[in-house]
Amino acid sequence: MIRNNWTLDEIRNIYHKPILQLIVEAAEVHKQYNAIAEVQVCTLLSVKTGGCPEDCSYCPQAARYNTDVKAQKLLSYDEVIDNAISAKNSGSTRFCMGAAWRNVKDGVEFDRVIDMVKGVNAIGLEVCCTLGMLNEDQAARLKEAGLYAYNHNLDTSDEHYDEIISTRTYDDRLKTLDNVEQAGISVCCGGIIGLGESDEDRIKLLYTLATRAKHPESVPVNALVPVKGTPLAEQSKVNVWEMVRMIATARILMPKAMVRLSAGRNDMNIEQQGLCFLAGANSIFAGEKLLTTPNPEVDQDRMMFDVLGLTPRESFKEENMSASICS
Ligand code: SAM
Ligand code: DTB
Ligand code: SF4
Repeated sequence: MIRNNWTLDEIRNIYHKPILQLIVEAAEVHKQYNAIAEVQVCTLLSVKTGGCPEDCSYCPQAARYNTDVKAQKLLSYDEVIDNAISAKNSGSTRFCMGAAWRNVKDGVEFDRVIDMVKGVNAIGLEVCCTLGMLNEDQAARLKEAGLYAYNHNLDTSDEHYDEIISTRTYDDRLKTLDNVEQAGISVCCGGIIGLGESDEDRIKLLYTLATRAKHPESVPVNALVPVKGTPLAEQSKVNVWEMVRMIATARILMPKAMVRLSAGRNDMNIEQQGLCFLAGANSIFAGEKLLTTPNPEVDQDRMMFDVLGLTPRESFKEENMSASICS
């Protein structure tokens, strides 16, 4: 049964279970709702890099921090399509375009993104964007162009948010999520662990996600990649059990969501990632770069799929399944 009425106490009890018990329970939920050997392979492309006016203290793309990221203006339509074709050829079924924008502004750049969405959709990939805040009209235009999903993370709890970002509010983020949902676009929303937050902050983030009227279809769980020059550069790396605990709790609360093992894989071996899949993660980002930081090589991931007996998930699986049930 899918529940949207979880209480904070229930979530606390799940989150704090002894880790092996938590993994077993999450694995049972995962097995009941999903094909446990299937992992979706997605590709990220930074279509506009750096120079962002926001002050997200984890982010190498914020203009105000002195990081090694070189700002790059919006890529051309052709560059993006070439990347999408390579992503498809290397086995990805979802292609996510990220822009270091605070929010989308109407004009020639957004028009170009709309064309990119159409082009990537035509290749047969699930097309996703993460472009910052959106208004209702912009969400409707993206939907019209064929956008499948929109990524917009809440990152942490409402209470901890001000410690991490001062240039926008939690409510701004929630408003964009509502605009995306209203437009009929699939919602991708998750967070980052390792920002100096408490267990209670992680529990509250999960509570916010799992008590939405409709769960996000996709929940990325990122481990902070500490980047030189950002305020969180010296933050200690999260330990794998924290990642497993977060993934397992997300899986139990939101049984059908795609739980994405996102940033942080570059520091994890196959055994550690295997634990994350056992605990309910069923997607990765592939390719040697996330947006600006390193990620495992495609060949390394192929080997991991072999060792763990995983198979890549087809694209548009939800739609294909409902279409075959209806026909
Ligand atoms: N500018 C848009 C926004 O903030 O929504 C889209 C791009 S932004 C880079 C996408 C997400 O990447 C952020 O919401 C954050 O969760 C994640 N992210 C950014 N830097 C990260 C880091 N150093 N480690 C882990 N995740 C990070
Ligand atoms: C998400 O939650 N993680 C991805 C994707 N959504 C856009 C981004 C991770 C970015 C990590 C830092 C970087 O590479 O710049
Ligand atoms: Fe800008 Fe997004 Fe980075 Fe924040 S996370 S600084 S909004 S690119």
